[in-house]
Amino acid sequence: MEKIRVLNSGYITLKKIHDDRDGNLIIAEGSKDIPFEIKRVYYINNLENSISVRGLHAHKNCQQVIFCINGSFTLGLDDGHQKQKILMNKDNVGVFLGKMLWHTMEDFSSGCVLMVLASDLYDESDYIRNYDDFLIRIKNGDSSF
Ligand code: T46
Repeated sequence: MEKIRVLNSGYITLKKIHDDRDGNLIIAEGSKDIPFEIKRVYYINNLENSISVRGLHAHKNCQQVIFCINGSFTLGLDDGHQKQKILMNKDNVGVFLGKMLWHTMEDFSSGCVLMVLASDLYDESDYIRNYDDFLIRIKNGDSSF
């Protein structure tokens, strides 16, 4: 696994139980494995267009952990100074998306399923969807780290 160099991010590895029965059981406990109380869970599936790009925003306050629970995709991270691309292909290894971290999801494999655990309820005013606006906020020290 490539070391995560961008600020306000990092891997989160969940316990995976594989016993003598079929399948894996993977556990995420809020405020324990996940560094916040989980207020929202959403998942993204039916990714049929491998050239589509999702994300393309940062959050002012909401913190999240993103998982690829089936298949693979590429996660792009940008803290306003450094950029990094991470291959997401392990069902029990997520990436912490801290505040003010521009992120993209692309190169979806067939059958790819993303799951995201979030610290806050959905609030469109928490999104920064304009990249120039994001860079200005970072320059002005609005990094919330
Ligand atoms: C993120 C990345 C990883 C809601 O109404 N409620 C929700 O909880 C969410 C997540 C989205 N929406 C609406 C807002 C938009 O009208 O669903 C539509 C698509 O959302 P968006 O374009 O932000 O989707 P993605 O895949 O680009 O980003 C999503 C999350 O929205 C975002 O917070 O960090 O996954």
